[in-house]
Amino acid sequence: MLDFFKQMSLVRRFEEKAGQMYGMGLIGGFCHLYIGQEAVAVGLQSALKKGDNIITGYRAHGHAIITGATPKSVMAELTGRAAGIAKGKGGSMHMFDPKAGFFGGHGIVGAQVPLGTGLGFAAKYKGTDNVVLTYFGDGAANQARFMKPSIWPSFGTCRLFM
Ligand SMILES: Cc1ncc(C[n+]2csc(CCOP(=O)(O)OP(=O)(O)O)c2C)c(N)n1
Repeated sequence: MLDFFKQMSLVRRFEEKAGQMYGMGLIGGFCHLYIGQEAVAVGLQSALKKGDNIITGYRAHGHAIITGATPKSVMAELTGRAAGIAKGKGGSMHMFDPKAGFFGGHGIVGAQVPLGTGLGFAAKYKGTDNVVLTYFGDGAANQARFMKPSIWPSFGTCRLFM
């Protein structure tokens, strides 16, 4: 429990600093903070095993840190540096580290839903029991990518949790 608390505090402190730097004009583009959602990333990540993947929308800093990125590499990404988790080319919304099981970071609201489903099918076709967590907000739940009922039957053993 103490470790969970440390991870949550790390994300909170990081985001407070990122918000401060954004206000000072040191971070270009958008900057979507993960403040208030720390327990979601920490709790769910703690239930995953090797080979499980996650994917999310643009509110991605916390997930990057919790899947193993150093705060330094996330801050480097925010400030557009080559040492960033996405080589400084993604910025706040497009953190990306597939080796750590983290498939972004997506600026298009709801884009992560079909992509996450595809990752789930990949795990299924490979015959693994790995799972994929697709995170999205209530805004994304109103997108056709999520809503279209005709694709639901083909989900098979892919289960959808909200
Ligand atoms: C396809 C698409 N439509 C609209 C937008 C503009 N947009 C940016 S954030 C946002 C709201 C998303 O809300 P939610 O998914 O609940 O995420 P939250 O910011 O609340 O975490 C919208 C509509 C977008 N980025 N992509």
